[in-house]
Amino acid sequence: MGIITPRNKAVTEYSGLHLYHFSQSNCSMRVRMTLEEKRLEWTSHHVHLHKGENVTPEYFGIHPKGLVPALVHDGVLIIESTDIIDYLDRQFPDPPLRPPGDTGRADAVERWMRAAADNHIHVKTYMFAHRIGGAMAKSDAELSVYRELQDNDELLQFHEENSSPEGLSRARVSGSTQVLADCFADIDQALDERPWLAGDVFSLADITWIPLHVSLDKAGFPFHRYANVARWKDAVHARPSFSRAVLDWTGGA
Ligand SMILES: N[C@@H](CCC(=O)N[C@@H](CS)C(=O)NCC(=O)O)C(=O)O
Repeated sequence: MGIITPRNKAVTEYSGLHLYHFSQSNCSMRVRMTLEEKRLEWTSHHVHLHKGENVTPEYFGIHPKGLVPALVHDGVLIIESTDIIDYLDRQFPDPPLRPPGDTGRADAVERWMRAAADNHIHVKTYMFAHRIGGAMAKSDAELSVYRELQDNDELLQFHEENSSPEGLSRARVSGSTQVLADCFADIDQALDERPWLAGDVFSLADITWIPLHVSLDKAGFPFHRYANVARWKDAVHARPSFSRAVLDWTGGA
């Protein structure tokens, strides 16, 4: 989606960088890590998803699907975490988070970012099935408020299914688990040949995928199968930006 026009005009008055985010959200971690890698000053607007703070007319006026993250830069609103980090890298190119010669779109960084975006629903499904589905379940009253605000059918159906007594269907969960196993097998293979996902240097590709590892690991995903992923994970965790963007917000929990 990238840059959009907000219905909530209050944000157009902001100057500097303002991030709407949730401490535990993997998509938010991506943006925080990019901001920290570039040592940018930013203002936090914490949106507690487990308390339903995203399900308000004010917040849907900022993000039309009621999701985090959303970034406002000098009154310009950007949504979709991979578009936000791409925007930040282009607006604030020092230090660069693309390997030299990587121009975007057809290149390695872009392919890894696209793969993460395309598979986000499977990460979400695994997380809801194994860790946060209960905390995110909505009461009948909360669902009716959500139905009023949400016009994305896929999200509406997902939250209705998660909030039902049966929770997410077994078929949905096992399908997503298999997709994720295939994704991490591909990543493990790529990391057999190089230290970082897109080559010899740390990049937006690593920033895009490490939060998925953080979240899925907490949900018990079987990462012991992937030796190269374990080595890569340790290398990313050693970066100061990881401490500031992830551990400082999650308390390591
Ligand atoms: N494709 C979006 C996905 C955003 C997303 O699903 N965010 C989650 C947290 S990681 C969220 O806000 N969930 C709240 C909900 O589903 O209501 C992005 O990359 O920004």
